[in-house]
Amino acid sequence: MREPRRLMLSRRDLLKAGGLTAVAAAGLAAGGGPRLLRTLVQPATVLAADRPPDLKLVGTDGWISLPPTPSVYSASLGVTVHPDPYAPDGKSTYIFGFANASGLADNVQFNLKNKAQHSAPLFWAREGADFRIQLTNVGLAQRPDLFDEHTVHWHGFKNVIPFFDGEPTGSVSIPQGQTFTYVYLSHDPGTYMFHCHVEDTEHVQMGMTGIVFVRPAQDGNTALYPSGRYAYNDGDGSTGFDREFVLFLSEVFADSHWADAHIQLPEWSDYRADFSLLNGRVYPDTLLPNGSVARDTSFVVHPARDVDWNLVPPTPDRADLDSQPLSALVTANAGERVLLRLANLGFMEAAINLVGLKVRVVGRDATYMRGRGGFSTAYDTSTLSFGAGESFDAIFQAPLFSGGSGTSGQGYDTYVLHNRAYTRGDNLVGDGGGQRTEIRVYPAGSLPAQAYPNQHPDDAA
Ligand SMILES: [Cu+2]
Repeated sequence: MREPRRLMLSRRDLLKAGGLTAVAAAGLAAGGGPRLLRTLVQPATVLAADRPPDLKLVGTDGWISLPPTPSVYSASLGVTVHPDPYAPDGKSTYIFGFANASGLADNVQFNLKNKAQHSAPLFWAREGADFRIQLTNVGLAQRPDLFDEHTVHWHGFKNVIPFFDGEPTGSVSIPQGQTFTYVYLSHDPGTYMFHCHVEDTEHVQMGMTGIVFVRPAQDGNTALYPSGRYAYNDGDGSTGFDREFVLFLSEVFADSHWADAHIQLPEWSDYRADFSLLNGRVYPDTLLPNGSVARDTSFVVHPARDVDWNLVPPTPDRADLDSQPLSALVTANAGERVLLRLANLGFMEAAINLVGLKVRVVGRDATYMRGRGGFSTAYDTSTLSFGAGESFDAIFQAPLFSGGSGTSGQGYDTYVLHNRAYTRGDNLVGDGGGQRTEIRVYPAGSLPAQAYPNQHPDDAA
């Protein structure tokens, strides 16, 4: 106890003696002064600027729907942890998560308590843009005894200052009832992910995770590729695409979700991926349309909600999926180029396999595949192997239409995209329940131009 106290006193003495001024003066004399001062004042200056955030998020809790069978028994907790008997309305699983509060007044967004979605709201920024996210911690409906803070950590963002990094031991985190605005100047195009970094083993597993991507400055140049849409500033059109789909990999360890709902602690060394998810859903729910999304060019708009503040479910008969709004179905016309933006914030390695298709990996971890000498390091593969926290930008050209798959006359060819591990591609529930989706290829000219990422042919108008 004695040593720290003496240290504190000596620091106070230093300040009393004008030590800070002396340090600043020394910095100025060394030519580093203005830079030092600018670093110190930047957050306050930025926050003082009168401009609304681009995206308003709340951190809270909620419930999602996963297949009820088979049930999951936890040996360490000594109970059946899935499906959770506390779950409302045909749902199964307790989550922590984010919800999109854009367009809501600051006091109104507290109605989104218990309305978290999984995965988190998708958003994107353009290279060079000043992008701002306002995060409000509205608390946990199921656990009023917890006072957990939340943050937004933009995973892999290269130029963030610690103030906006969201890593809570080195910077600020947001207590319940409080609001904070994160500011990003996006320099590097590519696909990233974001998550809450508070007690992150728990908050990431519980669902505070999603995808964010940065569009390149080259966008709009129709001379290199007709659509004018690119993954990177390639200079030659090689990353041009007609459609883009985000596919976010996450996992549910049923013990931890049950334990958080029931005021218990899970045994983390028992970790299992009981469920492996794509965009917060499991197959065949991955094929269903989007739930509430903005019907313009951005998801970063207040999404439609009903009178109880629930999101609109993907189809009327699946009200249980209202908190899992993002479709994972990939669709294209024959001959079109499709960009897949994939990221993994599960805790396990994953090998995502495209059956009968090859993709060209043009970016990894938001880094364009080009070597120092300018040569391309892009490569073709049918299997993408991820560690946790890694991302891929991969492009394929939709093959020629071959007459529709099977005998059902659906009007499209079907290719499967799945986790190559059998136990995770279907979660051991036979024909349903895993990290799996489809790529559907239609005859040329069938689908209209894509209006927003992950657009589904059956999305509500
Ligand atoms: Cu959190």
